[in-house]
This record gives sequence, structure tokens and C-alpha cells, in this order.
Amino acid sequence: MGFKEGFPALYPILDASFLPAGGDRHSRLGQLVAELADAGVRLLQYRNKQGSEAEILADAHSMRAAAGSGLTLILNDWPDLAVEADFDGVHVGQQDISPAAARAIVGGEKMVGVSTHNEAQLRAADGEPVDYIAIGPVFSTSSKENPDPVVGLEGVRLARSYTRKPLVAIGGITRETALQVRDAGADSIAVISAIFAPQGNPGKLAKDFIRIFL
Ligand code: TZP
Ligand code: MG
Repeated sequence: MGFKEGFPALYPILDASFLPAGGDRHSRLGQLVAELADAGVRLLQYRNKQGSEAEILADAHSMRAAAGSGLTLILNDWPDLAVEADFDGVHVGQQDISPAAARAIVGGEKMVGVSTHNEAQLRAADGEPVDYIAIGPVFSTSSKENPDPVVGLEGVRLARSYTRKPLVAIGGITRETALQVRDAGADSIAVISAIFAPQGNPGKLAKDFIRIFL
């Protein structure tokens, strides 16, 4: 699937650890999705490393309902649940189901993205049936357990030289560093904590990022 206005420059990843566990979880999810869409976000990933399949599916259904068709929704790790929840694609890592196997599950119309952390993985990913390649962590991050070594801006430049597919940079990126990361060759900046950290205002923060890229 393609984006009419080009690959979105901002790719927020909503990690389920930032959601309340109680009865207001689904209203909060709906509110967050609406806020981000209003802010101009066009691509959003949902990532849940701890929850059951039932929880992930229920959350995904809430997000789809709130997003309508204007927001492209990607599910981390679970191609079958992405199909079931009518998401627009799936994102897989190096320890997950292969991109080709994910593609076989979601079909030709949905998006498949893959994470890479080094040259060998980039080389392989460029030949896989994926719509974008993520490279990271660019900077140190506290949002991922056991992150791979930091690749830095140099890693983003290198990644750019290996692929013409849309390149997503991830890991510790802030509003202060976003432009440098773009200048190093990333088409898109994926962020978790810079948008969803507690006490922040995700809609406002997303708008700030998008303004930086205009
Ligand atoms: N993959 C590499 S770094 C990372 C993932 C999922 C976490 C990014 O989160 P943050 O808070 O934007 O550093
Ligand atoms: Mg994964």
C-alpha cells in the first residue's frame, strides 16, 4: 500500500505500557487515537509486549473503531491479529516471524515493516517483501528491553545507502534530534517516549514533531 502524500515523516508507536489497565482503557485508547489523528498523524503502531492475544485484539479493535479509515494502523508482532482487527499492516522484528511469512498471512494489500540493527540485516531486509525498513536504536532508549547496540546517525546514513525502501529511524529520538536524523537519510521518525511518556500531551507533542518536518 502506498501513501498519497509520501511516507509519513512521523511514526508514533503506542506502547500498551502507557495505557491504564482498568475500565477506562478503551475510552483512553479511543481518545488517544482521535487526538493523534487530529494532530495530523497518518501512521500509528500499536505495541504490546506483555498482554494476552485477547487483550491485544480488544485494544486493536478499539483503535480501529476510533481511527476510521484515515489513519494507517500497524500492529507489532502479530500478523494474524492485524488481519483480524482490520489493521493496515504488521511490524516484525528479527526474532519474530519472517517478513515473508508475515506477508503470506496479511496478503499483498497490507503493509509489512521490519526492524534491522546492522548491515547484514539491512541487506537481507532490502530483498524481503516489506514496505519499509526500520533502523535502530539510533540513540539509547529505555523503551525496549535488551536493545541492540546504538547505531547513531552514522548507522542511519549507512542504512540509507543500503536501501531505497522507506527508511524509518527509531530509538531515543526527540524533537531536538529529529531533524538531524531526517538529514541522515530517514524518511520517517518512530517515537515512543517522546510522545507517550506520562504527563505529556501526545496530540501536542505529535503536532510539534510534524511542524519540525514541514
Ligand atoms: N526498537 C528499537 S528502539 C525502540 C524499539 C521498539 C524503542 C523506541 O522507543 P523510544 O522511547 O522512542 O526510544
Ligand atoms: Mg517484534
